[in-house]
Amino acid sequence: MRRLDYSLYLVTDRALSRGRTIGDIVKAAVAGGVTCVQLREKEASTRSFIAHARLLLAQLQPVGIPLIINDRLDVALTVGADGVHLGQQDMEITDARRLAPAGFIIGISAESVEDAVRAQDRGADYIGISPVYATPTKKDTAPPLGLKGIRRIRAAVRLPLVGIGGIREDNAAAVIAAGADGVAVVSALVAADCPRTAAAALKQCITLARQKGSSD
Ligand code: TZP
Ligand code: MG
Repeated sequence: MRRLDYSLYLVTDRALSRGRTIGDIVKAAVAGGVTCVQLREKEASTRSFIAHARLLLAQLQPVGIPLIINDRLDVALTVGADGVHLGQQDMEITDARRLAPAGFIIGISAESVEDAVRAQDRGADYIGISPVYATPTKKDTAPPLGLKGIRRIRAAVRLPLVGIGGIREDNAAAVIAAGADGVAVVSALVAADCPRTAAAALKQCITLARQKGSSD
């Protein structure tokens, strides 16, 4: 199983980008320490989703940062992205796995311990714990799982865990301390005045929380 560095995982959102291009935000955030990028396009047509994905892949491949596509396996396979991220209502992992090449990453959003265990049993590569905290960025979330939810999922599965939802500089360390391998953020980077500085600050919190965890 291919294992990515999920420590600081940027999820894009065009509507929150304050007029800046996704490419510019990603470039700055990667310079600040982002380790993985997910292209999330809720409004785009299939054709423009593919065009955006191709552009982003061309930007990320030379710098060795993986690109994951939200929801759409067809888009991910078409452009040759590193993986896809699927929600509980999206394609089943086992179906996606049948269509995907070897080494392709499949991430699953888990809204409960049961979701996480099922995702692991069916061959997911990582789990997004969704949401950790309440967030205005996504309207249709399950109730927040909180740090307690992260601890319970950590105890139940061995897959890499990425917390998402309401994570910022002031709570990222707690998410790592509770057992997540990384944090996924939208607004804390995409809507930041300076995505590079914001990424560097988040990365610092994550690195320190990791070091503390391994010395405890
Ligand atoms: N999935 C669960 S919460 C969420 C997604 C895409 C949005 C997280 O956005 P933010 O701005 O980091 O709270
Ligand atoms: Mg989805």
